[in-house]
Amino acid sequence: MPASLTLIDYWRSGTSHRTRIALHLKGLAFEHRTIDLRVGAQASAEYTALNPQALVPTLITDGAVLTQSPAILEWLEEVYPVPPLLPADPAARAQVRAIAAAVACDIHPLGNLRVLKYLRAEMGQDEAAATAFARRWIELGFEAITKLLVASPGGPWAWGERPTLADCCLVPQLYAAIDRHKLALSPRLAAIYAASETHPAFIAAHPLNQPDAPKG
Ligand SMILES: N[C@@H](CCC(=O)N[C@@H](CS)C(=O)NCC(=O)O)C(=O)O
Repeated sequence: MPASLTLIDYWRSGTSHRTRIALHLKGLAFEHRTIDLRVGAQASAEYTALNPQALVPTLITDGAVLTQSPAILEWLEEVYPVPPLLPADPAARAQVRAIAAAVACDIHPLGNLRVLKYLRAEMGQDEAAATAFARRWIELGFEAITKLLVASPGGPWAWGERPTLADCCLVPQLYAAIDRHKLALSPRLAAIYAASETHPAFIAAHPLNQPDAPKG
């Protein structure tokens, strides 16, 4: 079992947020290093030596540098299986992973900083168009996820009474939708977000509770 964990992240990044949630749900202590995406620190030679994609997060363990938050979440689940972030039944596991992937593969990438920057700088789109683009994929994705959740055993979490990988990915995207885009959530998604607001691991992982978040 690794003796040390160092997370490199940015307070407002959704992929960092989902990784922090999983670390806290597993009750793991970790060293925290932050880099400022607003000033392009992700492109520094020092950081890209660790994460060649110039994206956060990166998790450093004894002997390995892990990138890509879905891979990091799966690694955490394999190495620290208790408490589990996946249900026991294989079909349910696939359904939970599908909800996580609907966020991680189909919503989040289209609203990422570099994508929106490209729309503005290279495709000549103004701020309103770039924002509408990001919102479009959040709204479409949430509509589909709300339908996927009909197969769930119920709340308060995406898949029953305990948080899973689905919630690790969903809650940061819900936060971005509320905070940045002022979007209204379906009752089921709003209930998941409400559950996260009183759970210690989700509170500890919240963007505004990070050392690099703006104060006051
Ligand atoms: N698939 C990657 C995506 C990582 C990612 O897009 N991170 C964003 C922050 S949420 C980032 O570093 N953006 C920097 C940029 O766009 O330059 C993962 O899940 O780790």
